[in-house]
Amino acid sequence: MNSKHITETSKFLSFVLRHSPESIGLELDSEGWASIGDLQNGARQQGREVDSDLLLAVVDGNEKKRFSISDDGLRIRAVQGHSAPTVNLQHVEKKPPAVLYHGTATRFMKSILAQGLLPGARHHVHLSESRETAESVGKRYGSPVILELKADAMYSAGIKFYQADNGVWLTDAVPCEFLMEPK
Ligand code: HQG
Repeated sequence: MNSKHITETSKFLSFVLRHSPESIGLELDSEGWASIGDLQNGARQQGREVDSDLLLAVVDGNEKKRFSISDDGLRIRAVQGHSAPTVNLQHVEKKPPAVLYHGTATRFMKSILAQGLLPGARHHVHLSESRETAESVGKRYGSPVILELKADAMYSAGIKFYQADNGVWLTDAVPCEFLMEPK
């Protein structure tokens, strides 16, 4: 089991546990949980062996803590980032810090300044407490822009925030008026 194998399995898990469980005949409940046995069987049918050691290496070794395993050890889920329509994860509502960051790419800015931040295919807009995290998120799509959000003003206006188990902040959308000009 090398790091390349772990990364590749992590990408596979992100795909099936967030976006396309049906691609391996898997069902997610509304909280995003899948049976580990069913996941292993579905993967095996595609010639992919995901044994328990590999699964644990992916879950524990993941730098972003993307996945969690249930207390009874029988189920697994992605903690955020879903687009699968059957999932409606009930994240805990929480008061955000005064400022949150969102990393995006320069080419999206015109549309963002016109429409605010929208969740796209995922269920939420993803935000972070650190500028550095936002920068690495933005870099995935090209030349990055880091947006500062007036999270305290949004919260005072009644907009809800949630924090996933891995610390990622989530909200439904960010209207333009709460976006601060990139510095
Ligand atoms: C952009 C990764 C045009 C938005 C990361 C983003 C994150 C708009 C893209 C997590 C827009 C959606 C999520 C608008 C937003 N017009 N573009 N009005 N509003 N956008 O991948 O936040 O590695 O769904 O800026 O680390 O980039 O997968 O969201 O560029 O935490 O665990 O539309 O995914 O985590 O892209 O990334 P995404 P994201 P993982």
